[in-house]
Amino acid sequence: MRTKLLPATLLASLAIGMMPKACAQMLVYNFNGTNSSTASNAGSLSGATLTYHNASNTVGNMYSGAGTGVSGNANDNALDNTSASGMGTIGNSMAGASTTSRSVSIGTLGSFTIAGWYNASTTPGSNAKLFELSQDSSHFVTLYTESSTRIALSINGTSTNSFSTAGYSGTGSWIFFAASYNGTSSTNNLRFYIGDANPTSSLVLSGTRSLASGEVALTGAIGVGVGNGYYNNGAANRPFDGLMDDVSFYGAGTGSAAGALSMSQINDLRLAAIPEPGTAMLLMGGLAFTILRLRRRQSSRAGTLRGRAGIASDSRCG
Ligand SMILES: [Ca+2]
Ligand SMILES: [Ca+2]
Repeated sequence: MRTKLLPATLLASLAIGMMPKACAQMLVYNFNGTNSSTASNAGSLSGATLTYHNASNTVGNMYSGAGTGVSGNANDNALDNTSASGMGTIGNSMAGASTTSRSVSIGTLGSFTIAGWYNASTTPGSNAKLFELSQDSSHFVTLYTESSTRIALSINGTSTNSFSTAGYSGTGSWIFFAASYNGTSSTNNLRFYIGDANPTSSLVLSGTRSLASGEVALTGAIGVGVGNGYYNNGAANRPFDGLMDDVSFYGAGTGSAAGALSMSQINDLRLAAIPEPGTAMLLMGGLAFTILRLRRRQSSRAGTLRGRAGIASDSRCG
């Protein structure tokens, strides 16, 4: 059989076109500041420092205090958005952490993952925004608590929700949430997850959905919001009423599905935020501890965790 040879220049351009842009840990907010109105981004994107506005629309301290973060460790704080008078359209205030302008460059995303934790003061729902990237009214990504038992993802106004899962409705305890989206596919390309802060419990897949929004063009200047929408777009009036912590965003460029993290990668994010079993558990339940260590060792084969703050190296999201 003879194979037609393509000109070398065409081959070279095809190779460049097919080369997947690596997955990057673009945004990571650990919310471990103290008595400050800002939170810096530990991810790769610049210009993504968040500033806190409370329910009175006044810049102020965003932190809940030492030991109130997901891990319960003394130096672990959280974003305190409890000044919101209620969830989403009920709260209807601008309480939330946001960039003060559209100051972030992202580009076109082939795929992405949003992950984080919330600890609700009031029952979630009423379209309270957990996370938002905003370019303009037709270019945005929003993850929100659609009802008391569902979260949902909107891309440019087209939304799809998770399965109805009772765990999302909890108040007063830490709930892990994540959504992974693969824009290089149009079917079964959006997955929602829920978990808790118990290291021995499993991450739960709360829906495999189809959202045919394609790759996400965020090629202009982008505003970021956590616990509400982007502050300056006039629609940042759907606060999440409660605490939030360890919110992260992973993305990969055009043609790449690597930004849609796998279930085990997402579970690694969950485990990285919560405490190791204590000495008491080691003494009282040595077997369980050993099993847990083995599980963690296995799951970390996908890549190496960098520290205990939910920060992962870029290579592990590919
Ligand atoms: Ca924290
Ligand atoms: Ca409140």
